Amino acid sequence: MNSKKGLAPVVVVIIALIIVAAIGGYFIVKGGNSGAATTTHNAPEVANPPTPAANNNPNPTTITPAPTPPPTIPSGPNVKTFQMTAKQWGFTPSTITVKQGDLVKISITSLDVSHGISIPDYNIDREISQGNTVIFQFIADKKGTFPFKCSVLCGAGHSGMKGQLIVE
Ligand SMILES: [Cu+2]
Repeated sequence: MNSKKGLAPVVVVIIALIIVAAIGGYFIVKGGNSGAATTTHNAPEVANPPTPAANNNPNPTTITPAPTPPPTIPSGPNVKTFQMTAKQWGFTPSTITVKQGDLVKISITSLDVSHGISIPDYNIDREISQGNTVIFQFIADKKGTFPFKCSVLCGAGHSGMKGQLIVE
């Protein structure tokens, strides 16, 4: 008898605890899920490092155009070029006129037999073999009129095969 009277309130208390535990567990589980959901939503938003855009800027700015040097004007002597021919018995042209200090370039071609061109005052004596072309150059550093002549015996008119170099 004593045990039955004592059991009834204990059972009621146990049932009440179970109900409280069930309700409390429901709210604990619900609150736990909501709390976990908010933390997982916040975490990926924070972890966004937007750094790759910074690497694109230095590349275009580091391309520097190569400096173009200013054009240099050569300050050497003026060049005077002459195309001459030699044939029995004369030079064409037979008179060459330049300025003092000019660099004189002469290309002379023999149109028939072998000839020569000698300018003694400029220590020049070149042979032009038959049908060939000889190119030579010198600085006209002396003013005056300087005769030149054929220096290879080339026939009956050889002694009259002459010209002149005029340096003004
Ligand atoms: Cu000659």
